[in-house]
This record gives sequence, structure tokens and C-alpha cells, in this order.
Amino acid sequence: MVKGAPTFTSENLAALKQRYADAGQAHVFERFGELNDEDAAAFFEQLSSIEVEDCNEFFARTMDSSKQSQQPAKIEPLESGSFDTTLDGAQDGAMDAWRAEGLRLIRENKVAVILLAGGQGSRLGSSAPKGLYDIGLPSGKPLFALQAERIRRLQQLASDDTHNATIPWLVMTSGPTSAATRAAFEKAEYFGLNADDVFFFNQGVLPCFSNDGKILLESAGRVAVAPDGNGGIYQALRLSGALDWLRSRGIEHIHSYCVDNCLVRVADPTFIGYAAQRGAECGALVVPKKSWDEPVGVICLRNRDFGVVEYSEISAEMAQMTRPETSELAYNAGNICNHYYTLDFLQHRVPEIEDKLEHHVARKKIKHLDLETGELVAPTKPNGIKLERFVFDVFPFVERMAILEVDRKDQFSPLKNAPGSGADCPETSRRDLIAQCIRFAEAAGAKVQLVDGQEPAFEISALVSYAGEGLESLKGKTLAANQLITDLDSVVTV
Ligand code: UD2
Repeated sequence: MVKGAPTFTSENLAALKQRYADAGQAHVFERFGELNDEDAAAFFEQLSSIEVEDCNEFFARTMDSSKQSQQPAKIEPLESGSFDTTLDGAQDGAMDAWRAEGLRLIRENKVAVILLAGGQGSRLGSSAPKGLYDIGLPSGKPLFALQAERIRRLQQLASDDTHNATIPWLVMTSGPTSAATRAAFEKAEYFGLNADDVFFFNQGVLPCFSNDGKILLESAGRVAVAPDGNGGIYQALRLSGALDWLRSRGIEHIHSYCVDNCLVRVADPTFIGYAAQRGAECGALVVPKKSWDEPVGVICLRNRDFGVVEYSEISAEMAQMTRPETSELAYNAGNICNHYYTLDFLQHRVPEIEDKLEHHVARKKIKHLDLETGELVAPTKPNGIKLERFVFDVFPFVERMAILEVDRKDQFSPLKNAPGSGADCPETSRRDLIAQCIRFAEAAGAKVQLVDGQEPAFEISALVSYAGEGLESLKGKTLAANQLITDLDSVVTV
């Protein structure tokens, strides 16, 4: 039973039917009579849990604004100087201070991490949660394990003889990813973390719509629903009790990140220290786009506030615009789904904002019941609409925003596409993480002996080094290119 759901009585059913009829969605009951008692009760519960009036409003408002009948937002490139960059050593001294501040906050148990793991990863072609994907590293570790090891190493780096630093890990899942993700964490014994420090919560769902706004059924007794987008995080944090849980643990700073980025610096002390020192309530990392059509959002000005135009919504003309003085892309600040919040912002400012967050249209192939024929239709081309919220749509409402440009090769290599795609795929993830480990070793004064014509398979466990620190003992050594370093006392030299 859904908490607070009305009991399944004939009068409540009549009231529900009237409610859906008033909302122009009476058709969902068309085959209700075919259902046995159990299915009828389940369908009653699902229909009762859907705010059908809100869904109509979301659909109407989204479809209307997508026709640009309202005054579209004024989009402008970020003004140079409106964000800090760490490229070309611009902030080396300051970065050490940011990192120290971030480590201090972690040491004082004021930092938590939110993993966005509700996406269905359809482009990757795997039905398992993306965090379980093995990108082919020497360790064979899936993305979840790499992320957990970074948390464990950071807890160690931040701890001292009077502080036992703990970084709570909140994992947002959705209907399609929830069970498999939780099962994987349990099977892996939380990847070496304490289960009490891992908090799972589910994002919400929204009904799928036909192009004319009718709620689609996936069967006679089930509405077709889909996750409400990674912007569903805000409602999900509140409804799941996650915000109260964070408050009870004394958390003040939160890092949230995209599951599929094998280079992600989970709970990155440098980013957190940077944002905290600026007194920001929200922050975002950006990387220079590698091409005008790279599938990342761009951080820009929307009606003079910070905002993001998603890659699926930016025009080719705007994406290709260049700055006259440098011929660099005007919209060059690539959003990498790597964000910072204060808990105060999430708990006290977001509720004022949430209802203003727009939805975005995703035109999809949606399996549904043809009410006339009673047949289940599996369309071969998009036939309906999913509405989703985007996590970055809070940015225009943020009063103090911190945007930090970082080096792509050290912080961003997303896994989006199936093997062999050539970009943002398992091969590029593996290549980029191995290349980073080689850079860590060489920055410590070692040489990695590459073999002509051979792809190096060189990996340094994050339990040994989070971001290249602590590798002094490698200085002067020539290391075999094919090895997994899990213990600095047993490296393979040549
Ligand atoms: C996301 C960003 C895009 C860029 C890119 C970088 C958004 C809306 N877009 O695009 O600007 O930063 O990543 O790789 O953030 N997720 C959920 N629930 C959902 C949908 C997605 O948790 O309902 C998670 C998903 O598991 C992943 C993250 O959000 O961790 C991004 O989702 P995606 O990979 O589908 O987003 P993408 O690549 O379209």
C-alpha cells in the first residue's frame, strides 16, 4: 500500500473515475472491467498516486513553451571572467588552498556525495545499471567500485588521529535501476564502505503521454510511466527523508555527480573547498567543449542568470557561434553533470524554486496498449512524450553560483555509447583512466615503460592514490606498462 493511498472502495473508485474524467483522462478506465480484483486494486493505487491535474499542467506548459509561444529566455554566452579556470596552472597556488579547505570540511564530517544513478543508459546497450559496467581495466572494477574506492581513500586522507572522516554516499535510483543497484551494493558488501553510510533513494516517475496529451497505458491495469529526469532529485531528496538524514549527520556541503564518468573525483575536496570559500550555495564544474556538437549542456546566461542549454535543445547555429576576438566557441563551457550544493540551499531554497522548474520534452518510442484493439503496440519510431526535469534547471534561481573550469583529461570521460562507438564509450573510458594513471606515476618521477604497438594496461588503485598524491616512492623507477598497482611495495619495474 502506498502511504496515504485511499482505500479501494466503490465510492473512492467512483471519485477517482470522476477526477480522471474531469482531467480529460477518463480513457485510462476503459478496460478496467477486465481486471481481476488484485489487478484492479493495484491499478486503483497507481492511479491514486498520480497527480493527474499536475501532469496535465506539466504537459500543457511544456508543450506550449516548446512552441516558444512564451517569450523565450534570452540566451547569452558566459562573460569571460565570470568563472574561474584551473587550466594552464592558472590557480595552482589557490588550488592547494581549496583542496586543504575541502579536506578540512571532510575531516569535520560536513561533506556528503550524491550519485545520480537513475538513468537507464539506453545508448550504452546494457540493461544493467551503468555503475556496474566494466570498462575493461586491469582491475576489472565496475564504475561503482572505482567511485567507492575514491571515497575510501579520501576518508583516509582527511582523517587524523582525532578525526575519523566519513563521507556519506547517497545513491539516487529509479524504477528501472533500483533493485539491481541495491542488490549489487549488497553483493559487493558496499564496495568496502559501511552500509550505514550509504543511503538509497528513488526518484519519482511521470506518466508517458501520447502526442496529444493522453496518458498511455502499458496494459489494461497499468499506466506507462518513466523516471522524471535527474531533476527529480530535488523532490526525491525531500520525500525520501534524505535531507533530514543529511541534517542529522551534520552535513553542510554536497557533491553530486554523474554515474558514468570514470574520472569523476568523488567528493572532490578542491571543488568543494573552492565553492565553500566563495560562500556559494551551488556550483558546477565545466570543461571546454571538444566540438560544437559535443553532447553536453553549455553553461550560459539565461535572462542574465546562470543557466544551462542542453545539447538536445541548443540550435546548431548557437552551438557553432564563436567569439570574434578568439574564434573560440562562444558557448564553450561544457556542463559535465558535476555539481555542488549547500544543504541549506537544498533544504530551504529549493522548495521555493521547485514548482518553477520546467519540464523537458523527450520524444520516445513508448510501448503502450491500443485501447481499441486491446493489442500492446511496440512502436518503431517515437510515438509519445516523456517529460523530465533536468538537474541544472535550478541554476537560474541560485543567488551565489560557483563555476570552475577544469581539465577534461583529469576530470571527464563519460560512458554513453556502446563498445566500438569511437567516442564516450568503454574504450575511451579505459584509455582515459589508464592515461591518467600513467600521468600520476610520471608526475611522481617514475617512467612507465610503454611497449611499441601495445595499448598500456596500467592502473593505480584509488586506494593507493586519489588524484596522484602519495606516489613519492615511485620516483626514479621504470615501471612495467601492464600492471595494476594496489600496493606501492609491490610494483613491477623493468
Ligand atoms: C548529462 C547532462 C549533460 C552533460 C552530460 C555529461 C543533464 C540533464 N544533462 O547528459 O548536460 O553534463 O550528462 O555526460 O544532466 N539520471 C538520473 N535519472 C534520470 C535521468 C538521468 O538519475 O531520470 C542520471 C544518470 O544516471 C546520469 C546523469 O543523470 O548519472 C546524466 O544522465 P544521462 O547520462 O542520461 O545524461 P546525458 O548524457 O543526456
